[in-house]
Order: sequence, then structure tokens, then C-alpha cells
Amino acid sequence: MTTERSLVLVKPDGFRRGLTGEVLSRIEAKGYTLVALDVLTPTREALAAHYAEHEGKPFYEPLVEFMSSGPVTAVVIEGHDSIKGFRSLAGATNPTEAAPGSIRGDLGRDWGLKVQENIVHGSDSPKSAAREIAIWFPHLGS
Ligand code: D4T
Repeated sequence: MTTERSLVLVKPDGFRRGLTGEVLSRIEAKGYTLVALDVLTPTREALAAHYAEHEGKPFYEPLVEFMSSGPVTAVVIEGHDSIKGFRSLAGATNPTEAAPGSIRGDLGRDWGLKVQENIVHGSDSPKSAAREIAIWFPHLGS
């Protein structure tokens, strides 16, 4: 059996709304293992590294502003195909379109803001996961 790690963030909206436990519960209920967990308010530097691919896009500044607005819970999860599996648990980026049953579909909505507040982040590929885990948990290696 091969294992795979993914970087999950419960974003500031999820933290403020008291949904951290619900998200962790869904990850555990799915069968993935929690490898590392930290509650912190991200620095703009960490967010610039994390969201480097979005620099220059219209939602980039609002995104960094939102993501640094309060605590997030950063989590490394592990399990076979956990990157794809968590993306499926999370649902589509736009919470209005996210399927019911998914985290964003059940718990998220569009608030009419400049950036989608969509509760969670999950790595989108093994390469992104390795890059992101190194940003949020430098001691872990990949
Ligand atoms: P993250 O990266 O947060 O897991 O979300 P996704 O993988 O689902 O989406 P993303 O990287 O494309 O976007 C990052 C972050 O920016 C917000 N966003 C995105 C937004 O407000 N408007 C947009 O048009 C897009 C594409 C939501 C998530």
C-alpha cells in the first residue's frame, strides 16, 4: 500500500464559524490519518509562498487579506489517494456550486465578497502537497 500526504487548511471563515472539528471529523470518518496539526494566524509571507500561482489575479489581494485575518488550522493528512480524496470531500471551489454532501456544499455559501470564503483548502497534486507541506510544516520534510 502506498501512502500519500496532503496539506489541508481550515480557513479563517471555518475557524470563526466553529467548523474546525466538523472538518477534522469528516477527514477521520473518511479514514485518513492526521499526521500534524497547528493553529496559527498565517503571515503574508507564508501566504505569498502558498498562493504564488495566483499572484496578479483579481482575487489575490482579497485572498491574502482574508487568509491572514485570523487563525487557520493547518493539517497534514495521510492515506492512499488522500489528495484526490480530500478534494472530493471539500467539493468545488465555488460553494454555491459545490455538491451537497461535500464540506463546501453542506457548510459553505457565497457571501458576495471579493474572494470566495470556502472553508477549506486541500493540495491539488503530489507536487503541490510537497511544496505546501514544506511551507506550513518545514520540519516534516516530504
Ligand atoms: P484552495 O486552493 O483554497 O483549496 O481552493 P481551490 O484549489 O479550490 O481553488 P484555487 O486554488 O483555484 O483558489 C484559491 C482560493 O482563491 C479563491 N478564489 C479562487 C476566488 O475567490 N475566486 C476565484 O475566481 C478563484 C478561482 C478561492 C480559493
